[in-house]
Amino acid sequence: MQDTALLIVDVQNDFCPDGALPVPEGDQVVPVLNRVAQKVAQAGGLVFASRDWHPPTTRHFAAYGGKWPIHCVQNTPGAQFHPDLKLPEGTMVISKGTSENDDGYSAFEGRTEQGKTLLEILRERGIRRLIVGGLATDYCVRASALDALKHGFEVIVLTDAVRGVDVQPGDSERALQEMQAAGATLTTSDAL
Ligand code: VGL
Ligand code: ZN
Repeated sequence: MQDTALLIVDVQNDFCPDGALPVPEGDQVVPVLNRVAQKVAQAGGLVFASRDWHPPTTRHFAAYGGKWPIHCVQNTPGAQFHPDLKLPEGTMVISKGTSENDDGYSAFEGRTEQGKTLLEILRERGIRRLIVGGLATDYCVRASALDALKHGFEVIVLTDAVRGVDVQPGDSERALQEMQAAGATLTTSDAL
């Protein structure tokens, strides 16, 4: 597992039921990702947790010309990770969507508190394989997985650890097929 990392995408309150941009069943990824994160960490793999981390006014929000209700505003309760999400010690948090001018869907657009990009850390650590789960299948999971493939990583998407927004019915299913067509492996967490 030294060459493998887990990327937990945006498991934040606003994307869970009762949140500002609820993903249906979004909270159901939590126990699955807790198990996978523990397994990966125990085997010596790195764990990353990305978070949508928007300024209060951004063109990402419908109020300012974008597509979405206001969600995951920096330092608000809605932007916190789900309270039951158990991130192993040493988990690296990647904040994304921090600009007022872009959506920031991909974790590869984000940075750690120290200002490093996900790509820099993956390369420094010699990671070759990325396991991906989280929210939402049809936006940030999709964008992050496709970017990882573009950068030459092996990508495994955990179908039982993702849920989608489905603005249009079938968006999540199409996103999974797109990731697979681009080279990702789709599997369930028990097959890891
Ligand atoms: C996301 C919509 C808006 C995501 C973020 O995390 O998938 N979706 N902002
Ligand atoms: Zn967002």
